[in-house]
Amino acid sequence: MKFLFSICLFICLSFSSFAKDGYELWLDYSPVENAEMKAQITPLFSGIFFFGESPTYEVIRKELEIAGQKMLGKSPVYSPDRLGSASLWLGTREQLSQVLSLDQQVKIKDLGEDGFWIGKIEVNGKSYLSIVGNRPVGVLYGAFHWLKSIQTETFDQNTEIADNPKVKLRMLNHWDNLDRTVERGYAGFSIWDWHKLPGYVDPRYTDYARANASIGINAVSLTNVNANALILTTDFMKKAKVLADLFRPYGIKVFLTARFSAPIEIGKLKTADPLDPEVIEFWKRKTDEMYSFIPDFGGFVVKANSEGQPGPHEYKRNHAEGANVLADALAPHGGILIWRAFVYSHEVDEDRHKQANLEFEPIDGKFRDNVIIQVKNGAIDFMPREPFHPLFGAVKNTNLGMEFQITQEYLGQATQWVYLAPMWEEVLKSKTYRPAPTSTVAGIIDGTDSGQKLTLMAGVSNIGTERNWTGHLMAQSNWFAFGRQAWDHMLTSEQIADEWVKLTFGQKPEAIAKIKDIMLESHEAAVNYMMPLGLHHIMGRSHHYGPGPWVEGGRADWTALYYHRADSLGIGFDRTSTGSNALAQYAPELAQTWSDPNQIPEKYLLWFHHVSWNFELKSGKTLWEEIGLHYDQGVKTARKMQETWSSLESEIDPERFHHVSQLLAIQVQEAEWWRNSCLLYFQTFAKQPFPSEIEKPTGDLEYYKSLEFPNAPGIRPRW
Ligand code: GCW
Repeated sequence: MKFLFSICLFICLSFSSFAKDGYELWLDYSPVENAEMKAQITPLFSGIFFFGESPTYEVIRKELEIAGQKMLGKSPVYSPDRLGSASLWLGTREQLSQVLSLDQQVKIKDLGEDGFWIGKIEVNGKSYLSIVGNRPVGVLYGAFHWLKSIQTETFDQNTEIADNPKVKLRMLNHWDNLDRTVERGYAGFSIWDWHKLPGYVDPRYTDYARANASIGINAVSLTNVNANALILTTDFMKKAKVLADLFRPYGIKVFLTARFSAPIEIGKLKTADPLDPEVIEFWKRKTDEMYSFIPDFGGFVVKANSEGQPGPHEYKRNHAEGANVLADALAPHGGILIWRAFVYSHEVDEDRHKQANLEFEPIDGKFRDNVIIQVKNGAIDFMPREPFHPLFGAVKNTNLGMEFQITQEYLGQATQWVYLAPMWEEVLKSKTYRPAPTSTVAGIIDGTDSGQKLTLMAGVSNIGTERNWTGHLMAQSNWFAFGRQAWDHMLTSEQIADEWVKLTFGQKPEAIAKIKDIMLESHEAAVNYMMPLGLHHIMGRSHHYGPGPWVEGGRADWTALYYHRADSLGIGFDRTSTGSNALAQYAPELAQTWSDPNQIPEKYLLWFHHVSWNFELKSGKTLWEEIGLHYDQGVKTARKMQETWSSLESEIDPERFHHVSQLLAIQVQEAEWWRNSCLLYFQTFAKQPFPSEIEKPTGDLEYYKSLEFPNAPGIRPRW
């Protein structure tokens, strides 16, 4: 008996450790051990009734099967009719109309197209827990919510829940090339195997759709914004169709990137001038063809006149003229054109910060209704911390969407654990003071402040072929957090971390608290050891891996010197009226306070001001001292994160424990590397000793400068 038990235990343990390679993401339902919870859900799993049929209900059935097996050790049981043995009802408002009270019907209707309601419905003295949406996809979101609430132990069948997303398009942007390399991808190759499509359908595509649906992501752009026109050829449309068909039951629409010069490259035209009749006809024809394969195609995403990408400026047309030709082709089909605001020209301007506003403000209101301008969270480029982009609030008559970067191009790539939700939360909650004095970035993109109906939050994906999807296991939390924030930006980073940790590591109170602690301090730590106090763009050239404050030569605004402007007097980019005056692009309330180096939040100081090394900060210490203290604090926090994780060895399965431990050791080294090299470099200008309370930076500056990483991942491939 004892022997049998040991064998059993051995098999179970080996099985569970085999399963802990991260592939299951946050959907690796753990057995429900809480007796009360078990008592609540067991009858529900034993009497499920769907009101009607839909391919999306098949998806829910599959999910309930997985969840039932993993949480309760058995398959769910379906009831043949809605009364009798049924106890859990699922369906749309319309399907359930006979049993819903008028009040309930109105409530669900008000939830909009993707919302769901979970509550009890009483019929003949018996109550049925019901998951209801306006559309099957709402029921799917409700089902995922219900399963999550079981896992997080927040489910209570007597509590009614109504939830609906604040943003219409919750979208992943893949920067995946057709040859499967991924620009700024740190998790292997692209999961889209274009070569084998349409014939071979990798099961991973379904797992991807499932994961996205579980967090409410409903749109994906499959290809790099540095686009290849081939994606718009008939052969590739057939391939994309397979993915679109597969994603449809999960409520996910496919978008593709359109290369502005495609009329020349694949249309054999002499021009891509957006006002040329043949070009107009090309886009119409191509778009119609796309819809013949994918009737619910989402639309195009376009990067134009930025970093060498073709665009309307070549023909002396502005962005609106460029965007509208594609928007007009999409409009009859209900498609959407997403036009990126990340623009900067071939000629180096006095301040790249100002470029997008200079180009887009004058043409505000000139875009078609089905266009969304997708704006990065800040005006430079996904830095560890940026003040919000001044287009938010400045543009008033054009739809604006948010672009966040989930992949950690400037935030530790795949060797560092940096939980990004606090950074996104900070941006979303920023006050813009426009259009109304109380406006926030979130209020602009969700339409409450801007009044726009078409709303979007996009995130540049961190997904690749690595078994755990994101390279660093903990980077899964950023994919998860993006979806959750896109659904509801009122959720705090702490709430989202709490959900993710419980879903990923199970109900272990001590471990949960510690992992959350690490997550919540990780972003500030990274800012501190990389680019504190408003420093920006001082990473290694091209691959952006590690520090490179000394990078100079070549295009000025691709060098670190252009951004930090350190000299014998001080450091920082003067963006006040004595400098580039980029500050004037913000609302006067902000521009005024931020113009004063004593009033601006210190986290943005060097972003907007060139200040003397001896400038006194709120702490009473000089700028030079505070720079040192911040870098040092970053290193200390990284070490603390490592220690906290080490204390969890007995709580976490060995695979995931060692994976993260090894990466944390690298992270600590990288944090030290950042601190040492940046402080040694800045000291050559400040010419002052390091503050006594910090650990002295060690190493040889020349050595740090000599480091090269020709094989660093994610570098833009040169075609
Ligand atoms: O962050 C920068 C990246 C480029 C990227 C560009 C963009 C897709 O370094 O690799 O190109 O932004 O957002 O277009």
